[in-house]
Amino acid sequence: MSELYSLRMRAAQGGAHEAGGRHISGAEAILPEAELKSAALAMLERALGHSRGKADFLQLVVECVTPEELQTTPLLPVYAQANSDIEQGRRLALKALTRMGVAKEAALSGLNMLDGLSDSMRGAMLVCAKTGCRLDESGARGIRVSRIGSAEPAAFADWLHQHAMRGVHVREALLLASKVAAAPGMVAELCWSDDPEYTTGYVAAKTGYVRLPHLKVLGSPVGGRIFFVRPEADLRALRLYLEETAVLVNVPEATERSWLQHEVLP
Ligand code: PML
Ligand code: MG
Repeated sequence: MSELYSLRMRAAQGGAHEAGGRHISGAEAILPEAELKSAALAMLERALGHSRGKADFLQLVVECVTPEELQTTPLLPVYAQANSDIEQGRRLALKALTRMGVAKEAALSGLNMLDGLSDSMRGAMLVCAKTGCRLDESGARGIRVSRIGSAEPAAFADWLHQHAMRGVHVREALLLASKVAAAPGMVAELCWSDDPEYTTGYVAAKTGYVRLPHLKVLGSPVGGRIFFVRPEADLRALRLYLEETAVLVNVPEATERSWLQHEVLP
């Protein structure tokens, strides 16, 4: 395998995030040197023309990833769950989270935390899957999942195309959720986008990634991620894995390619 690089972008308005700037956009990739320039340019363009607003702080970080530090994980099975409005979408999200092992009170607390944000965070909140209490101490920054890529980008693009999943949101979210689901102490994830035009969100765990087309109001710039974790989880190890460990996601074998299923939560 040729040398791989982690490419990370973050953009904010009103200064850097750590100086109080408002989060505009972020992106992650792991890719060979030959693809670095075009990927960096695409991230730059994305940050500068973002629907959340005009960025005045933009950072691109490129780091070499050694083969020894690289881990792999399988792409999660994907389920498409239809829903007609946000109320139904959130009810189904609650149901999915409880099936995935999150206590009902904790799932409700997580839904309320995401719904109650006044603006988006750069990263995710860690919430106890039993009590619903926030566990991380990262405040408005949250835990940013970094260093994620696809092990076979062409096969992954092909897989997405076969399953009619288009666009950067679902592509990146699937990779991220696959890394997150494999984290030590992780129970489940809840997410809806902070991009005003994107209303599809998801609930994910090792058992699968459940897409819900209406999880937030069209036009809302408020979204984010909640990671529900076991009460006894080692938060330091979890944070290290999420932020620092480089993970490549494997696409399913050709024979498994039709595993997308519908209507999983009747
Ligand atoms: C984001 O914008 O960061 C979240 C994207 C969620 C994608 C959900 C999907 O389409 O499956
Ligand atoms: Mg966004």
